[in-house]
Parts: sequence; structure tokens; C-alpha cells
Amino acid sequence: MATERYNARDVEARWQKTWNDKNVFVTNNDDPREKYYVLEMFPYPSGRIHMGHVRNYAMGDVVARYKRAKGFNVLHPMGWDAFGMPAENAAMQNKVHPKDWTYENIAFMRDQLKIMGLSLDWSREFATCDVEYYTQQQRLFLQFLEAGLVYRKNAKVNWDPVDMTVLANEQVIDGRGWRSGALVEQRELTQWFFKISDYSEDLLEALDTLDRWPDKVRLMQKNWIGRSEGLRVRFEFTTPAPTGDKVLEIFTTRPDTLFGASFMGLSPDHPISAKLAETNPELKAFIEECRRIGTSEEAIEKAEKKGIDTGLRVKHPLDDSIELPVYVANFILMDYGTGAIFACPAHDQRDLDFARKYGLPVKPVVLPKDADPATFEIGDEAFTDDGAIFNSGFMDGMSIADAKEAVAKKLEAITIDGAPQATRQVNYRLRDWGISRQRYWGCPIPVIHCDDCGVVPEKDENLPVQLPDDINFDKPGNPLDRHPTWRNTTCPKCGKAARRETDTMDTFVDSSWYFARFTEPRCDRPTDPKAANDWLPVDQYIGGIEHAILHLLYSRFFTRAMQKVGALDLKEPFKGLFTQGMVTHETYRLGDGANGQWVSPAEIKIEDVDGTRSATMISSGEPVTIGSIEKMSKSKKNTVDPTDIIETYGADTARWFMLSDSPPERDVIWTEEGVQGSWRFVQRVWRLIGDIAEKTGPRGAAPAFSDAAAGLRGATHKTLAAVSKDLESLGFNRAVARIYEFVNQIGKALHDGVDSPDMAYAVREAGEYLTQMMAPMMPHLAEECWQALGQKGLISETAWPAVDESLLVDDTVTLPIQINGKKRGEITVQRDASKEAVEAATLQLDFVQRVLEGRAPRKIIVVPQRIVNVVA
Ligand code: ANZ
Ligand code: ZN
Repeated sequence: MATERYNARDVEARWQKTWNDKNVFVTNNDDPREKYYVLEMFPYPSGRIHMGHVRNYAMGDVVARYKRAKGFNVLHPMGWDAFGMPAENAAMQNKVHPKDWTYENIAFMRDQLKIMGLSLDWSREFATCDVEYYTQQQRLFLQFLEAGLVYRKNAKVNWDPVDMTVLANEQVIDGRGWRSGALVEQRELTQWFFKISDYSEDLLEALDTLDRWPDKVRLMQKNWIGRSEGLRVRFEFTTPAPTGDKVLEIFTTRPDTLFGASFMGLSPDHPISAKLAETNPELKAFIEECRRIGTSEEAIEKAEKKGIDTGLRVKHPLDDSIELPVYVANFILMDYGTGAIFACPAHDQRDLDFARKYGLPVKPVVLPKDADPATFEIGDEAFTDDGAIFNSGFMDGMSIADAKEAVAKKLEAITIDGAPQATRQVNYRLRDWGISRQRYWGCPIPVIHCDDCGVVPEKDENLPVQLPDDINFDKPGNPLDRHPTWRNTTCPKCGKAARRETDTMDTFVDSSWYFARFTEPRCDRPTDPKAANDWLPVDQYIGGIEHAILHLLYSRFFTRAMQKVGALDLKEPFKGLFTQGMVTHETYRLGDGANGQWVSPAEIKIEDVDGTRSATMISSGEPVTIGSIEKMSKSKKNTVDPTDIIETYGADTARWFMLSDSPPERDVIWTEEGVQGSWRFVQRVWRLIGDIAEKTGPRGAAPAFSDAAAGLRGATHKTLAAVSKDLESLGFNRAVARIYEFVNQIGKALHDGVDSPDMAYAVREAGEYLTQMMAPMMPHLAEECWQALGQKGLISETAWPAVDESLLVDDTVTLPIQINGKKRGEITVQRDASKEAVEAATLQLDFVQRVLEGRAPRKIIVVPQRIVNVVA
């Protein structure tokens, strides 16, 4: 048996069948053991799994298998994030129904995942496009609506004229639709919103409690929420405003710079701008021009700063003699603060660009440290750092913080037009979440439009509002709008003919609660609160950094919203978060490499002559240039197909290589040589275990151990302790490195011979522990080895071995040797060696014998574990 080559293909299929037949990974909610929930971000069923998935799921599976062995009741489910645009694009391009396309992809990808040997509870699988799932999502929506967490409002949206859909800000890249590439337009639409802003402060504060999240993710969320403390300040008009307002209210975070005010700015969407535009064609044209920039902050930030003087004037709140002009300016957003600002060009770059363009004053009021107030001037760059206030009357000499406080106090105490001139305000960048999408392949929003009753929620007992199957994609836009009958329904309130809402939900809604659904996936409510509370939060969530902001923030909001409607009782869904690095690969291009067509690793052959690598096309022998290492992507053709790899080398090899080569948070470079190295290791382990099985018998009672046997046992238990620690902290590559070393140690021991019972025991133990340690990473090989070692039962169901702590202490000590009171050298002995044994060993030493010159010592004193004194 030991000489037989390990045939991963047969072995892996066999063990997968056994696990499946025995329901080894089906999790029972009533199991009394401590619970552990490990989850990888579920995939979008695009058609095939890619190496990024393999890496992600291999990591999650190691955690799941390790925790199971540690005695936890582990939940490790899998599902599909299955709604979204690609299915509709496929429908349009290939005349296939989005539903068929999606479910066919799921079937294919499920098989791909199954050959990876993941310890998943497939009985809990669902796709977000399953009617059962989106029914419960509609139920949640209605509960949120009733709880005041959902509302409708008119909103300016990014409209993609080719895909005929609203785009989120993140989907607009350089003013164009991310998918279609079309120039994005602005439209006003009535949209559905989730009130995530109700939780701005809570979402921000609770970041501090997420101590098992990467710092960078917490920081990204913090910046996204964007809390800022500032003042609302009311400036009195000295010319009549067209809206009849007496004051212009602005929001500022820098009231300390008030004396540097140069002009006022209004958003193009400010009511005063709109009113003025009615009679001012130039302004009207300018406002329309602004609309074309897009709604994203990024686009606005990038655009050249432009504006128009309205002719209106306001009074400076701290100095009656100063009058400030009011401009409409393109860089001011209506939905932040009050949609109006005072501008201080010396200390704000946007204001400075604007002031330089229109020749407005630039007066510095914050003096950099060590600068001379008499000569300090602003050039092309605003001064935004810390300094001391100057040119500012009563604030002169103050720090920025003190000045902010002083202005606030002063203005709060003044009353104009019946209200304080300033009030303190906290602002958040975080906007409410617009979830309306004008698409077919999403969860229908379960509301009805009635001419008499307005917007009416669908009745719970009428759920689901099911997507119609008979649709066509002949024209762009939303097929639900065009469907001849689907829209027609009756009003749940008055019973008259009414129309269904045709918007569907943003697919981020689907992924904001799937982790809760997995805890009781067939429940006829969104969740079973007991199951959700028992399992959640997810102990270890693993996924890509690209979801660091939106998906995680929305899920955190959803958990709070679900708590509010009683679906569960907690706030934070993910206790531990891990973001894994990407899988990269060399790139290859035909010809000299500059503009040659990309070619895939499978199409080329690489030769290595004295360390110089060169590549040619397998088909034609054409030369190929080897390029840089990049994230695997279809566009650069530098992908390898997981199924090909698994069929060639086996799942264990692919998993092992993925886990071995670099720390899991870093990028890993996929190389053929690397995979082959892993494959050779698999073979080596198999031979090693075969040898052990042949040369040693089952372990009985522990015999007395020689130094060599004790040494190997020490290595075994030290490796076990270290690997356990590595797996606890997701240090997979470290665990792998230790296992490599351990295999070398076992190999050496085998080579030295295992004829004595103590060596046989130690080697057998080492082989068993090795098998158990590698089981989370290479589960098929481990099962096979376990069986070869004559073990009963599945290793997947076997407890993690216990570390014998006594074997962790180093079992030798090094003692200094003094001869006649002077240190002459050292001796290394067993820690528990007897005094007589140490004495005898000391007398054997060369340097001791030289001093004694053949005589016996007058005296020899051994202080155990401390020192040896020889009196010559
Ligand atoms: C005067 C000032 C002076 C400002 C200065 C900055 C520097 P954060 O920190 O992001 O909250 N602002 C206020 N409302 C705005 C809007 N609707 N659109 C664009 N800009 C707006 O930013 C707050 C600062 O952004 C505010 O403080 C305001 O400019 C500007 F030396 O007021 B500041
Ligand atoms: Zn009605």
C-alpha cells in the first residue's frame, strides 16, 4: 500500500460521497454544544467559480473543520446572491430567461464547489431569487415600512440612458455608467429609501466594539459615515431674497474662519437658486449645466469650480460693516447641511479656486506656526493645517478649537429674526439608502398605487408579490413596466383597480440579511428569532475588501432594523471579520508584449534555461512575452480554472497551495510550480503515512521513552500547540510551514528506525497527529490517511488532539560548570537527570579531565538545574 501513488480523483470523490451520505456537515439547531458560525461571503452565480472563491472558501472551510474538531456545533452554510443585472444582460444578449440563466449557473457552480470538499451544510442552501427567500424579504420590507424605516421621496438620480436604469453613485465612473459606459444623466424620480441615517451615530459608535474587524475596514466605515460637528449660522439679507427669506442659513465646520469670509455659496438646487432662475435665463442655463456633472461627490469634486453672482447680499454676522455677495456655485450639494455655505478661500481649496477665478478677496485668518503675520500670504494652495487665529478681532491668538467654541458661544447668544444666530449641529455624510431599481430581476417592492388611497402596502397575506415569468427583453428598460397584465391589481384598502409598484429592490438588500436567514432557512417568517439570536453574530465572516463599506454597512443597518421589528435581538451581525487578499498570476501577451493580444496560461508553454524563462504558444510556437503579475481577471486572460486544477491535482492540492503561500490577508501569486510543489507534498505525506502504518502498530500503553523518542514526542506536541494557535488566528500559511517541518522530522525518525517500542509509539503518535493537523486543510487526504492508520470513524468527526503540556517544556537544561570557583564551561543534561548522572557526565568532559589530570576530584557539588561545582 505504501508504494501506491495517491490518486486524488478517486479518493476525493469517495470521501465526498461518504460525508454526504452520512450528513456529516448538516447542522442541528438543537445541538447543545457551544455554537460557532463561520460564513464566507456568498457568491454571485456568474457562471463559474474563480480562484478568488477557492481561496475564500478554503479559508472558511479550515475554520469550520477546525472548530468542529474543537467540539463546537458549527454552522457553515452556502447560498447564492442571485438577483442582478448580469442575468438580464444575458437575457438580452442570448435570449435566455434570467431565471433559467441563474439557476443553470447555480447548478454548475454548486458542482464546482462540491468537488472542493467543503464542509458545508447544503441542506440550508438558498438563492436570493428563490420565491421563498424574497417573500420573506418583502415581509421584512413591509415591517420596516410600518416601523417608519422606509419612505418615498423625490430624488435626483443618476440615470443610465442605455441600461435605462438608476445607478448608485458608486456605479458612476467618471460620469459614465459602470456597465454601459453611457454618459449619465440626472433625473428626478420618486424612489424608495431605507432610513439608514437614523442610525448614523449608532453605526459609528459601535465600530469601537468591533475589535475583531480589520482597522482599515473600521476606518473606511467611519469615513463613509462622515460625522462632522459644526454650526448652522444665519446670515441676514441686506437685499430682499426672492423667496421672502430674511436670513440665509449655512452649515460650517470652521466658524473659526468667519472673519475670512469672502462670499456666500448656494447649491444650484437651493430653493433661492430655483426661484431666481425663473427670471434669470443665464442662471437657468447654468443650473442645467450643473445637473450634467452627476450627483456623486467625486464628480462634483473633480469638476472646475464655477458660479454666478445672484446680486443678493448678506451681512457679516460679526461685523455689520461687511457685506458679502451671494453666488450660486456648482460645488455645493443640496443634500448636505443646508445647501449653502460661507466661503473662506484662504482655508478651503474649493473656495480658493472659486475666488481666484472670480477675483474675490482671499483673507487669511489662520497663521501657520512660525509664519510672520505681516507678510503671510496665500498662493494657489489654501492653508488647511493647524495654526493660530489672526486678523479676527476677539479671536486673535486663539487656537482653532478655542476659536470655534468662542464664536459658537457668541452667536448662540444673539437673536435675529426671532431665533439664535447660530446653533450647533452634527452632520453626517451618510445618506439614506435609495433601494429602487427599475429592473426586472430583483425582489419586487410590495406596494400598490391607488388613485384614491395613494401608496398602499400590499397585505401580508397576499405575499409574495411574485415576479412574472412571461416577460420579454426586446426593448431596453424595465419589462415589468411593459408587462400587459402584471401591474394590474386591486387596492388592498378600497378594493378598486390599482397598479403595482414596478421598481425592484437594490440587490444589496438581498445580501443584507442572508446570514440571518441561514440560521433557520425554511422558516415561514423572515427569521426564527430564537435561532437567529442563538447563532448570531457570525463568529467569523470572511470575504473581499471590496465589500468593506456598502455590504457591511447595510448589513449592520439591517440587523438594527430587524431588531426594531423583532426579527432578532442584536445590533452587530459580524463579530469577527477577515478580508482576504487577491489571487494574482503572471500575464502573457503575444509578440513583444507591448500591444500584443493577451493569452492565457493554458495556451502557453514556459521554458527555463539557466534561470531565464521564456514562453511560446503551444499551438503555433509563436513567441510570447511574460508580463507583470496582476489580479486574475478575464480581461487580461491570466486566470486559471479551478475545475481544471482540481481535476489535474485534486482539491486538497489546490486548497493546500492557496493556504500555504502567503499570509491570508495578502495577495497570493498562483504558479504552476507552486501547485506542483503542493502536489508532491501530498504524495510525500501519503508515502510517509503508509510507511508508518506498515512499520508501527497501534499505540498501546506508553512505554519508557529514550531521548530520541522523547524528542520526537516533544516536536509532535509543540507542532500541535503551534498549529492550533495558528488556526485560531487564521495564520494558515504559518500552520502549513510548521506542518512541512514536522513532516521532515517524522521522516528522519522513520529513517533512523522504529524497531524499539518507544520509537514506534512516538512515530505512530506523530503520524496520527500530523493527519489530524492537516485535516482542516486537506480533508480528503486526511480521511484516507486516517483509515490507513487503522483508525475507526471519520477524521471529520474526530476531536482535535489534546496537547500534552508537559512535553512542551524543553526537557534539557544547560548548566554552567565551575572548577575551583571559576566558570570553565557548560553541560547539557536531561532536565530531570539525577545528581549521580550529572556528576558522571561532568567527569567525562574533556576540559574537566584536563584540569584533573587523571586524579579524582576532591569534591563535586551538583545544584540541580542550576550549576555544577568541581573542586580539584
Ligand atoms: C466655512 C469653511 C471655512 C469651511 C473653511 C471649510 C473650511 P465636512 O467636514 O465634510 O462636514 N459645506 C457645507 N455644506 C456644504 C454643501 N452642502 N456642499 C458643499 N460644501 C459644503 O465639510 C463641512 C464644510 O464643507 C463646511 O465648512 C462648508 O465649508 C462646506 F476654512 O464652512 B466650511
Ligand atoms: Zn384604494
